[in-house]
Amino acid sequence: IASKPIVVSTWDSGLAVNAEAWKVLKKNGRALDAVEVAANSIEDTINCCVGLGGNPDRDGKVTLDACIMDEKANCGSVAFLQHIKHPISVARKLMETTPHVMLVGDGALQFALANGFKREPDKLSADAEKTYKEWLKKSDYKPVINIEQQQIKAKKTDGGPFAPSYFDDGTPNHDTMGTIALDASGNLSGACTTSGMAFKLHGRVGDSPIIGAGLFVDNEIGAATSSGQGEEVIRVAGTHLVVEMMRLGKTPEEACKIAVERIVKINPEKAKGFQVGFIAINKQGEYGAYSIQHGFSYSVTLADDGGKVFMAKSHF
Ligand code: SD4
Repeated sequence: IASKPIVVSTWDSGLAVNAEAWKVLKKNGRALDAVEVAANSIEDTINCCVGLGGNPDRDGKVTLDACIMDEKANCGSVAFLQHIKHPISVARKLMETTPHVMLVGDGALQFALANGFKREPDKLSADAEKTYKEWLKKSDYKPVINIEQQQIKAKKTDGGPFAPSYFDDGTPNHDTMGTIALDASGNLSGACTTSGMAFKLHGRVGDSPIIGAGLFVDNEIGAATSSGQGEEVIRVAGTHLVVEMMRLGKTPEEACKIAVERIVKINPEKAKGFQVGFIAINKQGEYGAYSIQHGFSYSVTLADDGGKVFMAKSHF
């Protein structure tokens, strides 16, 4: 189905995020504004994987990665940023007010503070604290394939819509938040925001703030974003690959599948042990997704009906 405007986000939690974007899109607002408010809305909530309430690195510090890209190939990115609630808005500020694309660590923090962002206290959310203490008992680093697979038992049909799934405490299934949108004027933008892999090495940066890996937008062709094991996405410049495949005429789902297969081909045995999922939209407003493992859900909103959650088809 081709539709305009449209907003697509990773995971079940993308439904609530899309609803924020939709408020902008339905008033003929700009896709860039839509994806920023979408990202902000989840950065404001306490959850495992996005914003200051997310899981910390192995030293107990929450370090955030985010990037944003608009219809003119303007882009902004922050990585390894601490103490700031809305990394996506720092990324946008950087994009719109400086000649640079990417700031990291203390430099990104200084830039944020100089631009009126508030320094938040260095305190883990109650959920993150509990998870971290549990992790410290063994301190081994094993990527979790899908948070969903471990904690939610719901029946889903690959490729089809299903009811959103929820954790025991009622929060929707999710992980890194990637949001891509096509607005009523036909312009594309995207945003990606995360606290990264839980218990990563201090200073580790994933795919999410890297233009062409965690997010890519080409206003002539389409947009894509990813979630999962960031190192594997970086290795193939994942979202750039997805957009280039759409340029060659592939549908969004076919393009995501090709990127997934490219990753799997590098080491098919190893690929059984991690998850990567891509979502994409094209200039016509068609959407699609594909993942390595079963369990990658995504949310699509293209009308005033609250949107739908779909399960991506998967390689394994
Ligand atoms: C990262 N891609 O930091 C992010 C994490 C993620 O599902 O999406 N996990 O590598």
